[in-house]
Amino acid sequence: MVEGTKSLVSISIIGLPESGKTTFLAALWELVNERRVEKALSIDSIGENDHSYLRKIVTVWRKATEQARTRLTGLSAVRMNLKDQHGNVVEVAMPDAPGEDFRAMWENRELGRVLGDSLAGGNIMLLVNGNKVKAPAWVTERAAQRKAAGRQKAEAPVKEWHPSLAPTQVQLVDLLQMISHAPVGRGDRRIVVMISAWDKVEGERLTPDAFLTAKMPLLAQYIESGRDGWTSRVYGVSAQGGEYDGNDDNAEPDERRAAKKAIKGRDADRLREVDIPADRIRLVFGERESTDLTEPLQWLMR
Ligand SMILES: Nc1nc2c(ncn2[C@@H]2O[C@H](COP(=O)(O)OP(=O)(O)OP(=O)(O)O)[C@@H](O)[C@H]2O)c(=O)[nH]1
Ligand SMILES: [Mg+2]
Repeated sequence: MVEGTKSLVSISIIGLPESGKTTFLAALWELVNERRVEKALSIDSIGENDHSYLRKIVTVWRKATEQARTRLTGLSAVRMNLKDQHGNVVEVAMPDAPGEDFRAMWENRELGRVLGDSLAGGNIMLLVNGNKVKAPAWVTERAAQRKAAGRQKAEAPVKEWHPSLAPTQVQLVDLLQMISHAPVGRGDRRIVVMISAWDKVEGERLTPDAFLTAKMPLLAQYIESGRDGWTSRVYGVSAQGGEYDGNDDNAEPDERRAAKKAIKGRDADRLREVDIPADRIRLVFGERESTDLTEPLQWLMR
């Protein structure tokens, strides 16, 4: 028997639709169960926890197939008993919520009780898909592009504003502000910003920190300003290591799917050939790179 303490920690994993939440959790489950790969935390025991959801998503992950969109069925249970090198055991609860629920918080000012409870107190892991950031458009840039292309300004009909048109960073800052104050939650928490699909953006040769500052300055400055008491770290994560094959559950127009399939297939084949599947995972922090997804988790447990 190892000597040590046992505690329960809740970490809220949040992010808009398709930000990489389910993929991250699947890769994490693969990693903590893989004895051949070094990491800060590993699985201690199954305990009373129901792992059926984790088993389902990890099977999809191993086949190098995309996860199906998480549906509007409340939170899927994710609980793991993890131990560190000193034998301390922590039960980590990180329920997987549909990104649609976070979108509804921004667009409709709606929040269900179950999700609300899970956001109230614990530390936060915010997933942002680096490949899908809807950046704000500068009027001056648009004008310069038109000039370069020799186009006239088109008289477009005025489009009515809708919350869904807001840039990604505006939506995320609002989400973080909501959970930092009553009645939803509280301030003074730790936050890890995980920029997912890092394999798609690393070509820009930025550190995750610099990427956040360059692509989402409002979000970076909001966290940095300390107004709501965030203590933060920024990581880049490639939880798949590259592009996985499409998932037939995710309805997409046929032509788009066919075009993407050709490129994706090659990447997915290469990933399936990696001997130890957990070695597909890549985590970047500053200039440092590893496969250890449990390191940010450990930081969030303090
Ligand atoms: N290239 C690449 N794509 C990734 C990676 N991780 C996730 N993705 C892609 O990002 C998309 C969204 O991933 P999910 O994990 O389903 O995202 P989610 O946040 O759970 O989405 P919802 O369930 O809709 O809230 C999928 O197309 C993934 O294949 C990665 O490491 N690399
Ligand atoms: Mg999901």
